[in-house]
Amino acid sequence: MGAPFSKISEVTRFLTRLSCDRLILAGDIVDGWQLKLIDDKWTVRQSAFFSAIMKMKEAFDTEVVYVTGNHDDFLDYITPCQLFNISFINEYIIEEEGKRYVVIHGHAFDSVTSGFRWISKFGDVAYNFLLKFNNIWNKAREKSGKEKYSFSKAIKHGVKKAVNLISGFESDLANFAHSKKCDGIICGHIHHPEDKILKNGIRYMNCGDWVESLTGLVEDESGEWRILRYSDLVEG
Ligand SMILES: [Mn+2]
Repeated sequence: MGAPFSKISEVTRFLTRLSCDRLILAGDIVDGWQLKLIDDKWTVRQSAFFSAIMKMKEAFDTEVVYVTGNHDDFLDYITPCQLFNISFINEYIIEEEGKRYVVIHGHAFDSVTSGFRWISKFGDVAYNFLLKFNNIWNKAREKSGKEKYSFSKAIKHGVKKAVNLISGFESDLANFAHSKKCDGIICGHIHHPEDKILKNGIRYMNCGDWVESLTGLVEDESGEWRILRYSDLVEG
């Protein structure tokens, strides 16, 4: 919320199609940096997102956990706490079906965002600029009957790959999960949905984002985890 290219209507629709015992929001839900930068107004769509969560709580008695990220780090002043019957926390442990998973946003293991916050902020401005440029570019491509191109996705994938190489993001996360005696780690932050096994047999799951990938992670009754796409649930 607050980021100019977030797919807020899509995530709201996604949530209204789901029923779950527990909903974990893995950080960067409210973009405090963008809200500060562009002085965005609280819109009807943003209210609809929160009311979808509240309806879920009422209808299914869903437990809601909000794990803070780097864009909503203004919440770090108050975490851990309970507000509106939602737990705000930096790190959350899931224990289900004999498995332990630690949920964090992941920014603490990204040396670019945790070590050099101003570089990251610059990256954020650049990212939004690229998305804007990509929209204009695609309008022109559409007119000439060409397929849409995700410029920012290509660049971001490249940049994040570099970040991975430099900081060993995933391997640090695996070490962290291991130190927490967990079987796996669940995070977000790098905008790339993933489900794979890392060293020490640690399962690494990334929920992706609601800017481009439009994905979430779901655990079914038997404890099986998978990536669920907006297109699977809403259009499929
Ligand atoms: Mn983040």
